[in-house]
Amino acid sequence: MYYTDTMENKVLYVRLPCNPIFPIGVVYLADHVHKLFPEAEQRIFDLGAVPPLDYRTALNNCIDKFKPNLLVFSWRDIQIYAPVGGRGGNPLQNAFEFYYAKNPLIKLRGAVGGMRLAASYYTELWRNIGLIKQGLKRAKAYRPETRAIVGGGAVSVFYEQLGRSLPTGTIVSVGEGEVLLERLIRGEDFSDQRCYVVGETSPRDRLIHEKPAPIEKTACDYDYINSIWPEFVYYLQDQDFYIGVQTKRGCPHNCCYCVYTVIEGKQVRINPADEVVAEMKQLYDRGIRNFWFTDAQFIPARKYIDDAVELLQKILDAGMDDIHWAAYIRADNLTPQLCELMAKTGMNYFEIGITSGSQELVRKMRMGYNLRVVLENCRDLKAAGFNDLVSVNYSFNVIDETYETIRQTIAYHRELEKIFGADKVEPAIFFIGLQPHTHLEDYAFEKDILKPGYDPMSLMPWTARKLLWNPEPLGAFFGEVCLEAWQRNPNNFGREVMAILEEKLGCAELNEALSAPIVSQEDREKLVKVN
Ligand code: B12
Ligand code: SF4
Repeated sequence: MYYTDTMENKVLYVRLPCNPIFPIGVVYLADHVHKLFPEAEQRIFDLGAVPPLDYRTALNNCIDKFKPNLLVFSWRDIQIYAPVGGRGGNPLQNAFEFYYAKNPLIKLRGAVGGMRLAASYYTELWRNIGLIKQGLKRAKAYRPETRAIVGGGAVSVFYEQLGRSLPTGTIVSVGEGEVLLERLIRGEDFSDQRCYVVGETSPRDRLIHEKPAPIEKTACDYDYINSIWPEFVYYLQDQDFYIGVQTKRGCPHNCCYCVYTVIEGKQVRINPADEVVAEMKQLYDRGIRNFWFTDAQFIPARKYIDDAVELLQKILDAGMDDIHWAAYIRADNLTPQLCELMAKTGMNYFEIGITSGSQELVRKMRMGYNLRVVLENCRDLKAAGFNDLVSVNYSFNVIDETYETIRQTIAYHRELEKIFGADKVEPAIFFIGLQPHTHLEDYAFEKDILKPGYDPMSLMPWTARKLLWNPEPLGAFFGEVCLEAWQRNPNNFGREVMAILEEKLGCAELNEALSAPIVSQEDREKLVKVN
């Protein structure tokens, strides 16, 4: 049974271990619940701020003290394919050494590194599942009616797989959790929410594609958050820390490898600018000067330019003129006025995920970018005084990459360097980690690269090789290029990759990069299938 008298509810939010990224998800959930049920007692417990050896004891102590009857576990990330040092080493380098190195010693090093990584990956998975089980058992000893509910970014992506290892009765939630928590606390039916109950119900077909509830977000009340989360100050101490603030939810695009648009939905829901500013102001008054707008995209499409302008203007009007902020930016949606405001309000880092510098490939990947417009807007941004770091995310070899399209990407990248300065443009070379529920997954099924029923969480070498998307015929070529880049200078991997590619293949004319040939019948069929 569950208490419908909200006075009896004691909700404990446990952010599972994670690199020190501000736990904005649980903060927003706790704030939402408090606004609806001010009498419900809540507590935030962030394992991201606890040393690993203390996880189990710290969780027990917290439960012993608080005696919750609703345990909200938030799990942020699981996937570790990144071109940078991850928690167990550099995953991309290990995998590439193992798959592509010709020198047996390097291959062996890759295999050992890969095993170490796999061990740390599975250890983290089991450890987190263990923490959920342990927490639930402990809380039930005090209050047998206690329920556990798990959600967060990692659960949203792997909800089908994670349920298999969780205790019966655990609620597994996809995407936003606000309405689900509301229903639970009221003791109402929640079967229409994006969730399922382990051992009782199965995830509905296409559950993740269901639309999130349209809730109107108000400024988070940080006085309240501080009162239920004494360790909040931990995040205020480090001056380099970027605190998350969400300004909108949803992304209308259809990029073939991306699951954000599914998790958050295609419908963009703007948080009112006054509320966002009121939230930032509370953090500002506590000394915070660095903000990360955690939106899937800060300016998802041209029609949201006015909203971005309104927000940035209101930030200035509120007197926050000495802040820095960062975000994912679709640089095709800028105007000179917006560029000026971006520079003026202190944007000092942004990531553009164009994926390729070849318009033809950008179109094939359904990204909706016009690369010529991106360049024009970047020139406006520079003219407006932006003089900081831009990370340009490239993922080679996604669909139909050729030597020609690589030459075009180099031409495009060199043009960005001309605009911002070579030292200011950081090429972040990713290889796509294939994710479930994406068009790319459908494409992999069609091409017989993966079979339905595969385990997207597996890190076994034969599966990981396919999930770390780098198919032949160019797979081995990229493998060798990357290995050479790590050998030359592991600390400047992206730039080295670009240099080696240019040495090997040369550079196209910029115009070739910007012009996408008319779609052939064969391509059209492929696109129709992928969508
Ligand atoms: C912004 C962002 C970043 C920023 C964060 C900046 C910052 N200072 O906060 C940056 C660029 C730094 C980043 C980095 C990484 N990220 Co990131 N990031 C995101 C993004 C776009 C938004 C996350 C966010 O803050 N949203 C806003 C908050 C309010 O939402 P939320 O935390 O998800 O919480 C909501 C729901 O999840 C839910 N919820 C949360 N907990 C719970 C619990 C319960 C019980 C319930 C019911 C609901 C619930 O309700 C909350 C409120 O609505 C997501 C993708 C996405 N669109 O969700 C990826 C995402 C979280 N990132 C991901 C990953 C993998 C990473 C990296 C590990 C990548 C890498 N390999 O290097 C790194 C490193 C992170 C680290 N821990 O060190 C993955 C995690 C899943 C996975 N694949 O494992 C995601 C989901 C993207 C993806 N599809 O792959 N990221
Ligand atoms: S624009 Fe970004 S968030 Fe939106 S679908 Fe494409 S990759 Fe995903």
